[in-house]
Amino acid sequence: MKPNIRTPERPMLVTCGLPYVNGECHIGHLRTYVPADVYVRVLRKLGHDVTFICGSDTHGTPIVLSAEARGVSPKRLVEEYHKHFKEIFEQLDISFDHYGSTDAETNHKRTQEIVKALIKNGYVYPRSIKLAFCSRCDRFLPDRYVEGVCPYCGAAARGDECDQGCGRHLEPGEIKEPVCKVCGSKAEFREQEHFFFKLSAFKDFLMGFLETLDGTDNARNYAREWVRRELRDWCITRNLDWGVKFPGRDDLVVYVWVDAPIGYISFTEELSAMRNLDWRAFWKGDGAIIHFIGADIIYHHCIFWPAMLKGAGYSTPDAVVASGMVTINGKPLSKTRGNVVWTKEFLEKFDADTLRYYLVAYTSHTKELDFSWRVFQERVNNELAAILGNLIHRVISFAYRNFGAVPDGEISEDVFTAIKNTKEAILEALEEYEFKKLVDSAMNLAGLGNTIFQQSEPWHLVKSGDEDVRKGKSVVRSVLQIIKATAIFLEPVMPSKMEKVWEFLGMEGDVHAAPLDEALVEIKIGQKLKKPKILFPKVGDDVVATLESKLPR
Ligand code: B3M
Ligand code: ZN
Repeated sequence: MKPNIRTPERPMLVTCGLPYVNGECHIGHLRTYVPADVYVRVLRKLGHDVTFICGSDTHGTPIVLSAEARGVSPKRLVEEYHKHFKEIFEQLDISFDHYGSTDAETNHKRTQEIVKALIKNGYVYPRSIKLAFCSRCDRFLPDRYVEGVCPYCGAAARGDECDQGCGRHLEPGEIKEPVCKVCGSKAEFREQEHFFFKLSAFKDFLMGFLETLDGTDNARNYAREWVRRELRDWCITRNLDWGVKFPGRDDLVVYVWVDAPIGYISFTEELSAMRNLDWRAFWKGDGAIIHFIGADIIYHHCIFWPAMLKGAGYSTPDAVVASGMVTINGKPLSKTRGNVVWTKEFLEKFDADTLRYYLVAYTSHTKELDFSWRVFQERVNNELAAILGNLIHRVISFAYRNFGAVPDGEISEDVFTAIKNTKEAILEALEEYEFKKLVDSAMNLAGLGNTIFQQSEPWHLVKSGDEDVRKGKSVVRSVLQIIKATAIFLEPVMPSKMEKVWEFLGMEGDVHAAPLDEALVEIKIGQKLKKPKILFPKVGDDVVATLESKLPR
């Protein structure tokens, strides 16, 4: 059901897709976390009771294969990268209330509880299937251990997903011409008993669920199409040691896509234990659940997950917000080809807020986002420095030099109207999950501040007769009001830069806690200003050329 963002009613739980912790964070990851954080920060400014959670996805073949390749245990690997992701998210000011791990005890327990509930409710059954087996390695080849050909579109695929072609989820045993990923030999098929989730029983439920599911259109539309076509039962066990044991079977673990989303529940539980919050308010009650994910995992979140929740007697999500993918210089992000920008390296050179801005302002949330150093330079120099930075620096410096404090002028009605309109645009942006609209409207307000200042020429006014001085003060105070509003409106996008603006303005309290409506509260006459510093240094051509040369042509 669509969450009512205008009036706080239900508590809200916002989650982000869990990163596999098998490698470092790159900027492709961030398309989920940054917009979700913007969303959460605005909700908090509107007075909502919001809980924001995420955590590391630690199981499945992506982890086991990376650990094998690095010659470390899966446990070591996930501990190392869990720490890495947690640190990166802190550096990026992603304001999670809790960042957990799917390998935590709570998640093992909750997963087993849910699987047992599904068994009890008759939604899980055993069946013998033919699975890819490598006789050379003497093992079954689950998911990414096997590569071959997609049975639907003929493209090269891996065991659990047609990642190069039609994008379909592949069930164990479906892949054609299987080859062992470890040793490269041709695999054979061998029979073994596994456990299945009766997804086919949820067709009517899912059709109804998708009718009222809020979020982005891409999520709903893809999911409806899949449900309409066909729902096949889903094999939920794997031959692996690493993972959550299938109840009563020590030789099998559950498929990673079972215990990963259950992380959303177990992380809420963990947070419940730490503070005054009841996880049941969401997962057994009617608190709003909003999932932010990448478009490549719509199937899992709009089909598997709600069916699993329904079957085990839990509440289902209210919204699924799916972002478009990220490309680098117009080409797919690829670690093996080196077409990647690592978040850590970015943060060594530039401020987190400039990246947050780029990711939100570049395009509509569901469209593909391209990153290039040239465009990054353009955006920083022509927008952040030339519009926003210029407004803040020029106007506060002028006011500081001439008055030292907010002068006793009158704020024009037009300015309040513009601020009200911006606030309305921000609310609409939130309802539409269009974060670009939010940032664009706040930047337009900053642009208006520049125009008013430039056209009114207060530097002449303050040097003339009394009447003109009065006018000059009003212009300055009006534009300071715009800066104050802009700081509040852009705090969700650039929290640390806006904290500085708040300081320059001499505002009391904390810009992070300032409610959205504070933008309309008159900036106090006589409030002491600080001498501003440059917030957005320009990005030079030489820096860009160097960074650009590191990427493949
Ligand atoms: N770990 C990452 C992905 O496939 C995967 C997400 C889990 S969300 C519950 O994008
Ligand atoms: Zn092999």
